Amino acid sequence: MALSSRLMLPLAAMANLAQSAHVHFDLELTWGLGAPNGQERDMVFINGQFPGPPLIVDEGDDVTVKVKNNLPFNTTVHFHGIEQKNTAWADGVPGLTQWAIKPEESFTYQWHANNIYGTYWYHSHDMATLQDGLYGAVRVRPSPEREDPFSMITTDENELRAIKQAEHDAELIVVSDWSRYTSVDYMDALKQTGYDIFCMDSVLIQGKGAVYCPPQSELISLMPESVQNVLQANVTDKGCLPFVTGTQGLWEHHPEKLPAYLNDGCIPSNGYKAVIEVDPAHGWASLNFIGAASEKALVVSVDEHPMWIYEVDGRYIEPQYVDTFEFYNGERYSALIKLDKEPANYNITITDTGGNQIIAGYATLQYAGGENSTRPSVPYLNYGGQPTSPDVTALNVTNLPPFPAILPAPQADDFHILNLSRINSSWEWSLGGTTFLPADLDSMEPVLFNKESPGLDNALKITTRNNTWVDIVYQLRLGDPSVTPVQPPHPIHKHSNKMFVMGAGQGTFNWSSIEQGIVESPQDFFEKPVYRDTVVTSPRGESWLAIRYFVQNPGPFLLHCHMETHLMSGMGLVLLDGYDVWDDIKNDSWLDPC
Ligand SMILES: *[C@@H]1O[C@H](CO)[C@@H](O)[C@H](O)[C@H]1NC(C)=O
Ligand SMILES: *[C@@H]1O[C@H](CO)[C@@H](O)[C@H](O)[C@H]1NC(C)=O
Ligand SMILES: *[C@@H]1O[C@H](CO)[C@@H](O)[C@H](O)[C@H]1NC(C)=O
Ligand SMILES: *[C@@H]1O[C@H](CO)[C@@H](O)[C@H](O)[C@H]1NC(C)=O
Ligand SMILES: *[C@@H]1O[C@H](CO)[C@@H](O)[C@H](O)[C@H]1NC(C)=O
Ligand SMILES: *[C@@H]1O[C@H](CO)[C@@H](O)[C@H](O)[C@H]1NC(C)=O
Ligand SMILES: *[C@@H]1O[C@H](CO)[C@@H](O)[C@H](O)[C@H]1NC(C)=O
Ligand SMILES: *[C@@H]1O[C@H](CO)[C@@H](O)[C@H](O)[C@H]1NC(C)=O
Ligand SMILES: *[C@@H]1O[C@H](CO)[C@@H](O)[C@H](O)[C@H]1NC(C)=O
Ligand SMILES: *[C@@H]1O[C@H](CO)[C@@H](O)[C@H](O)[C@H]1NC(C)=O
Ligand SMILES: [Cu+2]
Repeated sequence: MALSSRLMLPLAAMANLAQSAHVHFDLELTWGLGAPNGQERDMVFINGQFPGPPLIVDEGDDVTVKVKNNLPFNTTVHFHGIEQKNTAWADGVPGLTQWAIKPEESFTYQWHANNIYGTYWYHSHDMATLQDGLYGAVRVRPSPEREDPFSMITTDENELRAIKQAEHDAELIVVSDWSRYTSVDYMDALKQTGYDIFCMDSVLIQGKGAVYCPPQSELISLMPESVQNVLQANVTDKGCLPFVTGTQGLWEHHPEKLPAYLNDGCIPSNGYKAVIEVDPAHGWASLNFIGAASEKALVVSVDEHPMWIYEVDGRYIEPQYVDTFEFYNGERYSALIKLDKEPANYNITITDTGGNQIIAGYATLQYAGGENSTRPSVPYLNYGGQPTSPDVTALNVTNLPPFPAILPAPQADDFHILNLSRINSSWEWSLGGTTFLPADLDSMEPVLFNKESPGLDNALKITTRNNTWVDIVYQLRLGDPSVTPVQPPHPIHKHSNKMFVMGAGQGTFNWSSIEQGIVESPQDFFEKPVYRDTVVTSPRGESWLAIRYFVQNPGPFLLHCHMETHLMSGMGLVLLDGYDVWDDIKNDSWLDPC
């Protein structure tokens, strides 16, 4: 591996790196009993903690992370949203960029925090073990020179100073979901029953939650009407959707093999509740939410506190003033809240959207001096994720203009359409209609080591040339209702650099390029495309979503659904990015060779 030392850099580059530091973290992974929601099970701890410790660095830093695997199974760690420019080998995907880390072994990851800032996270990328708790926050604090969008919130100098301080001291809030079953047992339930299962026990905030078991009649009354129509107005006592014949296609099913307590059989627990302390003397707080859920589609709100959403997937946007936002697996949203309410305890209320389960989780936003208050806070969302009043405003995710403005190239060099669908069973999904990503990446020779890795032969893949723009359209078709009658929203994550969301519409994308689509149906395309690393397909029937990205970092990168069970079933694709220049890949490494 080529070694580049900072001493060998030209002077101009040295000046840019003047403030950069080499920051090192050690992460030790262990397996043991834990009870994040008050009910014990085996799970992953990182340095004895759950979630793992936050990795906080400054823009420009060079970061090394040594992972010691003391788990009883293989693992890898992926840094979600980190570009890995010139460090493709550290992207953490077995079969693509490394061999899995075997039990008792270690692996040291490295990446540059150059030209990136914002909120990210790290998580397991081996099998579905993210669901067992292998995740934690990553934050790259923006350099002081970075232009921020806060003057669009206020022009008051004191307020701006308070906002800047709040941003610097941001609270990193890891939001996830939790099941009593380990990922292996959970996946086994899908295989045994043939069902696409997505029922969980708890929504966790900072790794803490409880199991609520409201009466079934109350759960049913909380179902959104659209869901009631499809599912004959019923949910289990866990708020989960029953397996109504036809809703998952006419594949073979074995309901008798459903493990007890997975989809129904609610056992309540008091559990734990995270407390996030804020000081009203500071004026403002920044809550940076990290979407680490495996299965749940969530909605986030802070009771009585509207939010200025100012950063999405690690990039500033023109701030948007809202009460709630939908929150999918892998996404990050940073919210500024004004601390101008009476000192008290306020719920951070995070619920499922209601499309996938009736369930919620709560944390306490505690004002200094208000800890003894018993006044209940007024929620924006009920337990079923529906607004408590018509005045509640929700974030419009197609209107998140990047700040400062950036635009993709007006024309792309390549164009691909992907048919998203179930194949072979209710629980197996594909990004390409007919082919899976290999589920067992551990036994695959990493593609970065061998361009012709045999594992690639039957894998879904797209080959791109370096320094070109690539368009990808995700197409959901109604097609044969016995195959894919209803699709859940798929949060699709792209490894390495971010993508522009060019447009979205109902029906079929039947143009031969995005450029043609813009001419023929301009209303389906965005003037200020959102720039992010995770995008969500619409669950509303036949529809499409189009993205465009620049190939600038040669290497094998995954494009995949971030529902853990969907990824495990094969809903992914290998982007062989910049394949034409793979022989020239730079492998930056600044580990001391001695
Ligand atoms: C970069 O790393 C890959 C995988 O280890 C290796 O195949 C390739 O030869 C390396 N390239 C350079 C320039 O060191
Ligand atoms: C664990 O990873 C190694 C490669 O590092 C691979 O050879 C082995 O098959 C993997 N084990 C399992 C159970 O997947
Ligand atoms: C709803 O589900 C419960 C079991 O969870 C079942 O007992 C009940 O009959 C169902 N009701 C309807 C209307 O299907
Ligand atoms: C809250 O109650 C505790 C215990 O009674 C007391 O020590 C503390 O001073 C109270 N805090 C405030 C802000 O009143
Ligand atoms: C937060 O929500 C829970 C569940 O609805 C409720 O029991 C609790 O009283 C709320 N806390 C506050 C401070 O409103
Ligand atoms: C959301 O934003 C898009 C793009 O700016 C706009 O076309 C659309 O009308 C907005 N939707 C709502 C419900 O405001
Ligand atoms: C997508 O599905 C349509 C309709 O079944 C088919 O005509 C088309 O060839 C498929 N495209 C790809 C790339 O598989
Ligand atoms: C899907 O099922 C068919 C028929 O059982 C089988 O031939 C095919 O190999 C399966 N495809 C995959 C990708 O598993
Ligand atoms: C293309 O798709 C649109 C929207 O789904 C539809 O109205 C139109 O008829 C389609 N055109 C062709 C040629 O299939
Ligand atoms: C790939 O393209 C990017 C963007 O143009 C460029 O910075 C990079 O040096 C290229 N990489 C190689 C190995 O040619
Ligand atoms: Cu999916």
